[in-house]
Amino acid sequence: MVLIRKVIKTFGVEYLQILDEEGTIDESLRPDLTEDRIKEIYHLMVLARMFDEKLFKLQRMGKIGTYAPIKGQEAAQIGTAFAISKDDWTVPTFREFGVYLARGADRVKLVQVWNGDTRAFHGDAKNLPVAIPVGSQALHGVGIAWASKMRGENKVALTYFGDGATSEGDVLEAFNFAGAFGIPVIFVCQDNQWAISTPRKVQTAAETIAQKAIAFGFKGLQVDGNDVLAVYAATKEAVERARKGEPTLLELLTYRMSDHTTSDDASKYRTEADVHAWDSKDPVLRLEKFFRKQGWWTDDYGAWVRSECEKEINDAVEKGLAIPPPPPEDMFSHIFAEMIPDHKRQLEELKAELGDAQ
Ligand SMILES: Cc1ncc(C[n+]2csc(CCOP(=O)(O)OP(=O)(O)O)c2C)c(N)n1
Ligand SMILES: [Mg+2]
Repeated sequence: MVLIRKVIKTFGVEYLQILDEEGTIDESLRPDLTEDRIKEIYHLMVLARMFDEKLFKLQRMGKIGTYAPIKGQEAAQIGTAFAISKDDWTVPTFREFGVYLARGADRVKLVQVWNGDTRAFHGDAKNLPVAIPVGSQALHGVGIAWASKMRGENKVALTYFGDGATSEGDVLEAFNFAGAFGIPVIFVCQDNQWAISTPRKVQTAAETIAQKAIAFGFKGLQVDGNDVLAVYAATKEAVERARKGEPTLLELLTYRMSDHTTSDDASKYRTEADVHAWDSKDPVLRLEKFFRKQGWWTDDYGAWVRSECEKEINDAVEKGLAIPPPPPEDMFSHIFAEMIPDHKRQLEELKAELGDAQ
């Protein structure tokens, strides 16, 4: 018998950055976007940054419920959502406030939702409500994209999750199904270095998350997730592949600059220095540096964008917080198409308890 030992296949993982930390562009990689379109992206990123700050403060004032901040992840969220068409799908988690903004979701309804009133999610046909169970929505994204493929609609689904979610079986099952069945799905992993208090380096022994796609037979790409032009370009390419029935895993390297949620205190498990190390990579600042280099920036323009965003936010907050909360029994209304006996019994108990308070 002849023993053979040889390399039968080697793999590599690409990394994409188009704008460096100084806002200098690699012209050879510049995506096909006009000045106006890039300014639209910038406007959305500033809106996301300011809205995020506002919601955080509203929670601290006791005016809204738990909120998961997106500070630092604006490029990852706006850049991906901006690269798909309005008929495509997004399947977000609890940390995708910026995705909803970029998808044009009604701002008043967003405040209503983050105030705990999920009725405001109903009727949005292309953007799913937030998924709280970590990783579950990767399967939903695959299912939606599969249905779209079977119907011959040619739509793609972007399903979002974090670095922590890649340790969930659901995500790996979703990868396998997507690869095996040629599903037009894009897996968007915002690798923000933390899963609550678990750092990325102990989440997986794999050097990159992108490489996990290789095992399932499709492309995985690591992208500077704080560079909105790279995120946009990588998503556009992924959309082209998806329309041909090839999934993609995008690992967007970024950093969660704030607490996990308003119920968390990140200073208990990471230092100020850890966080500040990412200050110079800030996605909003980076775009401003790019604008200066392009000669697109004036202080008046910057002030105008901020004041427009402020008006939009204040208007949404005022109207959203004024909406009366749903009746308590609404919590039973949208779990199953038909109410199960256990829920019927609980509903009766709730009504009896509330009595005249209703
Ligand atoms: C199935 C499941 N397990 C645990 C939790 C509690 N939990 C909420 S968020 C989170 C960490 C998620 O980390 P990552 O996937 O990196 O997303 P990020 O919060 O960083 O956006 C955990 C463990 C949950 N919601 N669902
Ligand atoms: Mg994370």
